[in-house]
Amino acid sequence: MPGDVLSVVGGTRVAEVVRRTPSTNPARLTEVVGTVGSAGPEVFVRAAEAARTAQPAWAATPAPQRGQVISNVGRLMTANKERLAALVTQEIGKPIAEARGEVQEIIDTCDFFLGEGRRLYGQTVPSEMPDKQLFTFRRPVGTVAVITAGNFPVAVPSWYIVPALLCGNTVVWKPAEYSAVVSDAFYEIFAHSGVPAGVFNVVYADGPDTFAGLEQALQAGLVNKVGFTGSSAVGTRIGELCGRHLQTPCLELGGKNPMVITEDANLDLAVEGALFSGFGTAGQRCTSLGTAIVHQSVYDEFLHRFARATADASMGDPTKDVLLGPLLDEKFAAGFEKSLGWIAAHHQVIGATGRVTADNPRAGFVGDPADGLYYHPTIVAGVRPADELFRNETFGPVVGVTAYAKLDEAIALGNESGYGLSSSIYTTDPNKAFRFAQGISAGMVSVNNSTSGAEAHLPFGGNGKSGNGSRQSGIWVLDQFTRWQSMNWDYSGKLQKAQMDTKTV
Ligand code: UN1
Repeated sequence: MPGDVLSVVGGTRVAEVVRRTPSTNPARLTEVVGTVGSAGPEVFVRAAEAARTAQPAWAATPAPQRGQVISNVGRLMTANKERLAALVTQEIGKPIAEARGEVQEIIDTCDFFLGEGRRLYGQTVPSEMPDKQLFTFRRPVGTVAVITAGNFPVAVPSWYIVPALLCGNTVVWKPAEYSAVVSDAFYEIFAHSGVPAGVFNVVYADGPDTFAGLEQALQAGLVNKVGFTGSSAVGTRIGELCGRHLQTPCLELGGKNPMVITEDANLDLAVEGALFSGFGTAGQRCTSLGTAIVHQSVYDEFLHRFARATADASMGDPTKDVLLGPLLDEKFAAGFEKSLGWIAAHHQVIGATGRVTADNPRAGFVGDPADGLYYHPTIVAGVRPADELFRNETFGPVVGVTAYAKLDEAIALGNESGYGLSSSIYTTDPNKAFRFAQGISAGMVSVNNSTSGAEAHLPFGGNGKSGNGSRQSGIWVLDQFTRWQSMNWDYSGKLQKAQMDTKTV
């Protein structure tokens, strides 16, 4: 069918598909944005073979030249920023201002890594023996499989793909099927930037077919590194699969990100931060606020102001200036309904405040599904550690609020869920900020700022159920996509042996 979004292997579109699925606009479910032709596992394997074949020549291309290609990508992303942002909004319902920010995140990533092409530093190290020198080199890992979610359909993929390519690796990318149209536009920009055929391959496939293809490719030794952004459940399976092949994947998983609001916090700022972290992107970031943990002396006041701000929050057409649009896709709406079911069963909705009050019990879906997947932003007051809502990621616009008496207790509550991605503290007391940062298990800490919205050149990643400690972004991601090689070079003209008595002093 003309117009299908198809996988690309070795620079060629793959016509064999196992299924065609329409990708719809979540703000208007009747509007089909495009149709994705999903491939079976054998296409994934073929893509990995193409990547393997193309890798040596790409790795032999001087790194500054690879950096030039990344510079081209950044320039074309800039030229296409409005078009790509509009597609993000159309296909996943992200408000347009955030969609522009998402494309900007790609451009920032390219800006950072184009220069790395002229660095990729190794080291010189003194030897314990005379007339001998030691060196280290960063070598590419080889072929990289990148599997990403659709909530950041282009920015998060760029965090993997840009540094992986810069370091001399080749890539097989498996985007989310429900964001295939914008993923395809993103791919085309790379294809027009001088990335050779086979260096960057794309496979559209569902979860089971991706697993099957990945397993075969790992078994055949065609994949050397896996990067995955998505749920903790799927990340655990990917980790198990990679472990069987002695590989350490780069895993960026879910979060139940806490925000502590101390007794001395600027409450206006804290409310603004909670509103954006909790309900921006309709709560569908891995860094979205999960639970606000508020000092008991300001709890009522915070809740009151947060509820008022939430009631006033703008929700609707994501092409307009709104705080939140619809959920990404029907599959997420179904997941979110489960959380709402839990709220209804455990808090009789009266415990829920914000748009949802005793007088206005509107937790849940807004209007007619044909009008889009809109859900009221919901605050649930008085969540406790045993509650499902406290422990598990909801990936939708719901924020739990709970009270604490001592900072140590707030930190313990913040660590309770077992996730450890992002966190935030609102305080005017620097001692509390540092004590919080030291005690919280999260990979990322904000002080007087949102849990979400990390800048693209700081290490990004989490601990516990949020990941395996790998970090993306900035120079730190180079350790994911290169491996250290050491060299010792002896110019003494004799066989010198390490750990033998060669010391001269
Ligand atoms: C994600 O939801 O997977 O820090 C990533 C943030 C964004 C990235 C979120 N820059 O919120």
